Amino acid sequence: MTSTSPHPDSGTPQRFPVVIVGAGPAGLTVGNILRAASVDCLVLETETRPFIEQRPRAGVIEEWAVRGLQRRGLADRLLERAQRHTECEFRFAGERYRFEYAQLTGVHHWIYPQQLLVTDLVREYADVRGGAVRFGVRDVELHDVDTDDPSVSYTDPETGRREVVRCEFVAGCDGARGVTRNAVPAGRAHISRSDYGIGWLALLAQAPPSSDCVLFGMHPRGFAGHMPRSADVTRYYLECPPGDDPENWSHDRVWTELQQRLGATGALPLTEGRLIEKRVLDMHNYVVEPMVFGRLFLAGDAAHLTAPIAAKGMNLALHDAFLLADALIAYLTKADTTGLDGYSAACLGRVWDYQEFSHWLSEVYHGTSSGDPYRAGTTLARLRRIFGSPTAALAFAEQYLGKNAEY
Ligand code: RFL
Repeated sequence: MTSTSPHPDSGTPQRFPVVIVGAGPAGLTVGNILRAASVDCLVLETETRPFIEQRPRAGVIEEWAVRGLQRRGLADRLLERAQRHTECEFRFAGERYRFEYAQLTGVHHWIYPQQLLVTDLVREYADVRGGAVRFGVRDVELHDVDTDDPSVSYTDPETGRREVVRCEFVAGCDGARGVTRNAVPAGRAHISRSDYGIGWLALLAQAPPSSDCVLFGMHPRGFAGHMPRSADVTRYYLECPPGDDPENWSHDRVWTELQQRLGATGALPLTEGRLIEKRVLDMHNYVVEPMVFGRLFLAGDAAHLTAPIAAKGMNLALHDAFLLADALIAYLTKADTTGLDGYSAACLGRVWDYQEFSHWLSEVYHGTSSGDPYRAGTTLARLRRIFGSPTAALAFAEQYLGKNAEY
């Protein structure tokens, strides 16, 4: 929400050059890079620190993104603990097809649960680089972001008082359900949306991975995915109707469907375990263009959502964060406006490329179960092309890894 004339209950407003709304991968990365350049900033987060340090979501991080974190001193623990993945496996028509993407491209994926990355980034920001952060804030509002004197107000969870922070810039990093996107008036940005019309039951199982790599099962009963997360936790996905109730999915039903949809000649049965997370995600995307309104710069899921079909959302959040932090530093320390002027266009190149890939891959995952024999036929053709043509395989691998250097 945006409005003018905030009234602090606590007297003098606070002042920071940059206010970052949201302590997810995007916001914390921006904060860390700013602090390393001695630019002061304040992170505002609605949840508590223990909550964000335990919230499981992503796991697949692209190699360029890890290199970007590493260059900024933010990947030490990740590089100690993350798993390196070089292959994935497609299972369809009862057979297994290994896809050795690192051998084709020299590039690999890292597997590192998002909550561990967030834990590392909070620790570095707040405990090492001395960054300011307020957890548990309520009713965040942006004011005057289309002027040179923007501010952000919020309710302090301990005192219940309304606080105001004056700033030069607001980084809107508050994810898909945040408030900063709504501060852009209709007519000042265009929001493109696309809805796949399908749901995924996203599961976390207290069970070791059943393969050394990611598995994609294309089955007439629906898509199924297997994503190793750690030695004893595995993420699984099951295609389901959008809006389905997770309670419709008992332990037995989940494992029966997973065993069926991921079953293939020569494959061992999956190792079953207790389901520790079970939620239905409706698969949809949006993109806000431009990602800027006045002094408000959107980053990550606040600016664009990619359904987790191609495991791209956190990678895009990190890409935005690198560009935004560098641009803010250039402006605040050298009055160089180039980065800020080009920020939205520089982010959107990668965003649209990943959106397109996500659409393409969605058809591969869901065509077989669509009930439409035409779509099932073209899905199979796409899969056979990847495994029959080295050129098609390389093109697929590059998109899967986000390897295009020209974004
Ligand atoms: P986040 O992580 O949602 O962080 C936003 C933060 O803002 C807070 N917040 C507010 N703070 C202040 N004021 C407000 N009004 C606020 N409203 C919200 C929130 O509490 C939160 O702490 O956004 P960010 O930083 O843009 O990061 C985006 C990623 O989290 C997201 O794209 C990924 O999780 C997507 N995703 C994946 N991405 C990948 O790159 N690789 C993957 O393997 C992958 N797997 C996934 C995923 C997302 C999933 N779900 C749950 C949608 C798997 C799943 C199941």
